Amino acid sequence: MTEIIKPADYKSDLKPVWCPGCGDFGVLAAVTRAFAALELEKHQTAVISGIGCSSRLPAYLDTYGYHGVHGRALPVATGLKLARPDLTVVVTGGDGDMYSIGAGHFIHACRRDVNMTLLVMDNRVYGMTKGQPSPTTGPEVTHPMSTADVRARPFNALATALVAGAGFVARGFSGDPDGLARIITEAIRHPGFAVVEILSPCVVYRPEQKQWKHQVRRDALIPAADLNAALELAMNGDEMATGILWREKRERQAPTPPTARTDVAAIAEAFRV
Ligand SMILES: Cc1ncc(C[n+]2csc(CCOP(=O)(O)OP(=O)(O)O)c2C)c(N)n1
Repeated sequence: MTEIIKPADYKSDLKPVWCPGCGDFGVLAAVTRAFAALELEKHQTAVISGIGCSSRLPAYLDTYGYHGVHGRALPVATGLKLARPDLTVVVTGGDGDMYSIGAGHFIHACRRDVNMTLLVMDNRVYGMTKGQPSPTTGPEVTHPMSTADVRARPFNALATALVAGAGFVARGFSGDPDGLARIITEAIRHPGFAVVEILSPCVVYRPEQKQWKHQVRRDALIPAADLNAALELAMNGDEMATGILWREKRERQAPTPPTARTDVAAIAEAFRV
C-alpha cells in the first residue's frame, strides 16, 4: 500500500520566527496542503527564495530549498529548472524582493515562461527591515523613512505579469489557506511560469491589514476569457478579489532533457581565449 503523504510531512523541524499574527504562517500551511494534494515527492521538490521575512519559508519545509540573495531567487530557480526539469520548482518572496530589487527578474521570468511557480507574499511593506515602503505601498501610508513629497504609484504586479507574458496569474489570501492551497495547486499544475500574488498581512508594520480578512472577496476571480479581459480586471478590478485571473490554455509541455554541461574541463576549454 502506498503511504499517504500529509501536509505536516512537508514541514521541517524548524519553528518559524515570524511574528505572531504574520500572514506567512497561512502561506506555509497552504503550500504544504498544495504539495500534499499533488503528492509531490520531497526529494523532487525545490523551494527557492531571496531575502525577507517571507523568504524564510523554504527553511520551514522538508523539501530541497535555497535561501539566497535579495531579489535573485528567480534566476537561481530558472537555472535549477533548466538543469533539472524533472523537479517541481517553487519560488517564494516578498513584494520588496520581487517587485523592487528583483523587478527585472520578475518581468523576464514572465517572458521566459520556464515551468515553475512564483508565490509573492505581498504585505505592501519591507517587513524584515522594519517597515519601509515597498513598491506596493499605497500613497495613504506614511513612514519616517519615506519622503512625504514623493508618492510613487503602487506597482501593479498582476497587470505587469500579464503584459510580460505569464500564462497563469492569480491572487490569494493567507487568511484562507484552503482557498490559497487550491490556487497554488493549480499554479503548480500549469505547464509554464505561474504567478500567485498573495495578500499576506504584516500585522506589526501595517496593523490595519488585520482588516483584510473582512475586505478580501474570496474566489471572486474566475479565469478571464481572454488576455484583454484579464488585463482590464488587473487594472481596474477589485484589488482584494482572490482567485485565478488568467490561465492560458495550452498543452502540457514535456520536460526538456537536462542541457547543463557538467564536464568542467570541457567548459574551461570552450572559454579559453
Ligand atoms: C542587496 C540587499 N539590499 C538590501 C537588503 C536589505 N533587505 C533585507 S530584506 C529587505 C526587504 C524585505 O521586504 P520584502 O521582500 O517585502 O519581504 P518581507 O520581509 O516584507 O516579507 C531588504 C531591503 C539586503 N538584504 N540585500
